[in-house]
Amino acid sequence: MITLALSKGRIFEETLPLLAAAGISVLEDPESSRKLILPTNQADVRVVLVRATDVPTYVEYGGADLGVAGRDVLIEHGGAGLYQPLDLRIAKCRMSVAVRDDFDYDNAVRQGSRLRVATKYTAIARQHFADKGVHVDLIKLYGSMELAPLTGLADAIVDLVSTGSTLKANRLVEVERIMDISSRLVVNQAALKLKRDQLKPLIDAIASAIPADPAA
Ligand code: PRT
Ligand code: MG
Repeated sequence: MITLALSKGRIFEETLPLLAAAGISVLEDPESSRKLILPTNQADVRVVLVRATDVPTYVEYGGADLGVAGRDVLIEHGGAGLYQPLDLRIAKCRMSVAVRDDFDYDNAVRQGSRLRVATKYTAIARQHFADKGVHVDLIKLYGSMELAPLTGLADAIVDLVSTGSTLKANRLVEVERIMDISSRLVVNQAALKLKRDQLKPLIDAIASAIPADPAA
């Protein structure tokens, strides 16, 4: 049996066409089913639905043989014990710094002010500001980062931006792009050895279906 860990929503939706290229179709819709283990048209392949941030943990400990996770999630997890053979180029966005539209970020940085930064992505934020030599107090949040600068909880946030409409709706502006984000295939290293005959063709078929890089 091969177990693939996916999160509901954009990652599930955007992974389906890649699975189709490998001849795999998921037999139930996670939005209407309450099941957490979904069968596929192949008796020896199943999908488990987990929180996006739990995908690397499932794969690391062998609860799943492979999974799909955002680069953001993988950096925050640390990636230990995970083989990352493919950038799937799906669920694309960017990690950015944003502030209230009336906050002079460049000036605050120039003056060496200590910034209060709210984020769910503390590893990425810590590294980014250390690289810039900017002193920050990081405030860990688990959701609705956009609210932090509006309530005075923080001067800035580090969050994912896709269309930019969430920032705009909350009168925030993107002042720095930290990195481009997309989702990757992650594979349990022991499973790759023990189930190589099943996993290798699956990984190759997925690789052949990755959308073309528009920049290339
Ligand atoms: O939602 P839940 O708390 O269960 O978990 P999650 O938010 O980690 O999962 P999910 O499914 O929302 O995101 C899974 C992965 O999709 C992330 O780890 C990213 O790699 C990727 N991804 C791509 C995004 C976005 N685009 C995105 N726009 N993840 C989140 N967003 C959010 C962002 O945090 C912000 O709140 O959408 C909002 C901004 O969107 P725009 O279009 O208004 O800019
Ligand atoms: Mg979400």
